[in-house]
Amino acid sequence: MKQSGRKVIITCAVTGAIHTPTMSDALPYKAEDIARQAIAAAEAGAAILHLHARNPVNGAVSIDPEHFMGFLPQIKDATDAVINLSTGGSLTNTVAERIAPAKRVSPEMTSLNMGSMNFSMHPLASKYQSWRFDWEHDYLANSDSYIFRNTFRDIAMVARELGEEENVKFEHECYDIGHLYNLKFCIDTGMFKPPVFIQFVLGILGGIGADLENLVFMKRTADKLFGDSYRWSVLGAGASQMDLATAAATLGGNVRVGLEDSLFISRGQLAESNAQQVTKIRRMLNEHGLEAASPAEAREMLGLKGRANTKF
Ligand code: KMH
Ligand code: ZN
Repeated sequence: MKQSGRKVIITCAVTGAIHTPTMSDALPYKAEDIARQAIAAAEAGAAILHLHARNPVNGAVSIDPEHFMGFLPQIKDATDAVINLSTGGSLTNTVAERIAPAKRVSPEMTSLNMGSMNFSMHPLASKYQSWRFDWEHDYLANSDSYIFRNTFRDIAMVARELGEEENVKFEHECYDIGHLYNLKFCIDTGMFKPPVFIQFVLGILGGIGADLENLVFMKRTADKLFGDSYRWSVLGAGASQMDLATAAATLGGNVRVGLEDSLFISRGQLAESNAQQVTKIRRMLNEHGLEAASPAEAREMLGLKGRANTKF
């Protein structure tokens, strides 16, 4: 495919469930701050907003539909961006509980995690001496004992209740090579219709490491399994975020940035906002002769149902 002038979808993952308020003043957790940062990220060039909710009082991760409703209508009113709700925002709830917000609002997209795995942030627990909120330390420290559960039966339920019933398109989050084979099995058994949209996730403790060789390995495996009937994007966790996003774009893929995945704008320097990261990756794309896709272009590229068909 001709690279020059190619449109690249920028996804911005605004707050997530990994980082905690002590780590950065920029990490939004109040509904109005999530909305403000999401809108600014869209204005900076993000076509897709990947959204988690937080408890607005103490910043704890939340899958309460009411907390999502604290910011979704505002974002929809102020931007044309595609709204993508997380279905992975808790390591302790069932998948049925995790998809409740998306069932309520029927967004154009949701995440769908393609395998069960260790998903641990426990090394972060020893990096800070004091904490803004009392939940933060134990949340991080105890993540060494959690299994992020996404069995085939769970995946089939999400495919049925969100894919079939709500016509939601998935951001298939694949954290390792085996997850690509899981996705292939699910496509072959009729759960998802290609072209699928795959998010290669590199650098999570429990998944594949964040380096270029692994990115190429993921891409080559996906090429082998899916031919040209898939679209892809890359999320590099932590310090690898910008380097892997830039590499992905030059290899023909799309990119994801945002404070969910990295709190930094460059090595050792905290980002001021999600929009700052979007602006940076957009500049890198432009330097390589690539352009940020608009929300309308992203809808066309991914075959989305359109914002008029959401329920919020
Ligand atoms: N924070 C990412 C590594 C989800 O929301 O479903 C994983 C993620 C999961 O985005
Ligand atoms: Zn997420």
